[in-house]
Amino acid sequence: MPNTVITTREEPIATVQINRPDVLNALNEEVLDELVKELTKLDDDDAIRCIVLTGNERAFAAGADIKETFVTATPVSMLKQDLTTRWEAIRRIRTPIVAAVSGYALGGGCELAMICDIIVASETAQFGQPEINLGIIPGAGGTQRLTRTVGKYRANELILTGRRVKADEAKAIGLAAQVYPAASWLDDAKALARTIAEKPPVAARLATEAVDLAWNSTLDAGLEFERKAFYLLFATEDKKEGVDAFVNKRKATFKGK
Ligand code: DAK
Repeated sequence: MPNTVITTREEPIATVQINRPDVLNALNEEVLDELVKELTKLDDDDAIRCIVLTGNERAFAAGADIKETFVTATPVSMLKQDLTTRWEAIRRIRTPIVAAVSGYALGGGCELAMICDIIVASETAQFGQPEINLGIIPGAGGTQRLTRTVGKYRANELILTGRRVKADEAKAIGLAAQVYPAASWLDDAKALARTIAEKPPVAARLATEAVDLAWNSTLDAGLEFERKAFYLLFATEDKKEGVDAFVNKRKATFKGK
């Protein structure tokens, strides 16, 4: 059996690829387990400073595996499985994650991309929350994260119709940060990851944590966290290095300390 998740290290970045091409990278338990395992391992590895999460040209992920997961599921079976644990574990990864989306990012696939810190899209990307067509609603954060990203009225339009959004529209509504050519999307996403990997990693982690708080807390609590994180960074060697490099007109080299 081929691995359902393939990790490629190109220090200081790593690429984690969902690999179930026959079912458009539908997310089953095995994929989610593997994703948690691989991402956690990379998050613990100081040599890796940015992660690219991706699928293949045809699909980032077409959502939960409908055939494996939803045909026999009952409320009780889903409650017992504690489905959110793996998604929460992915959300808690602090190494910046770039979701590189080509093809379909639907349902749980779109929700997985939205857990990441940055979404970039190939020209071929299509995002959507089509759960309504199955008689259900998004269940891994779609109603919340999509709404916080694109606003109530557009979120409702997308969630109630199941309409798919192409790359340019995804960028226009703030879902995708960049749209890359179909011929180079993954290389372009890796180049972005390398740029991020050159930055001071402790500052990068605290920055994404602070940005996440803008979603999850009040303005006051977010500002408080930001202020403390800002002060904390003055204790790092990387802050000394960054400021010294600026003053002495040289390129900074950050150590993550
Ligand atoms: N699950 C299982 N198999 C899938 C799949 C999926 N989501 N999407 C595609 N496939 C399979 C197809 O069945 C087909 O398999 P074979 O028939 O060849 O065996 C193969 O992939 C190729 O698909 P198509 O032949 O359909 O390809 P097309 O290009 O014609 O269409 C499509 C592509 C993406 C438009 C279409 O496949 C499609 O509509 N797929 C379903 C998309 C969808 O509805 N996704 C949302 C699923 S619900 C939660 C966590 C997660 C979730 C909920 C809760 N908790 C933590 C509580 C997530 C929910 C969802 O994602």
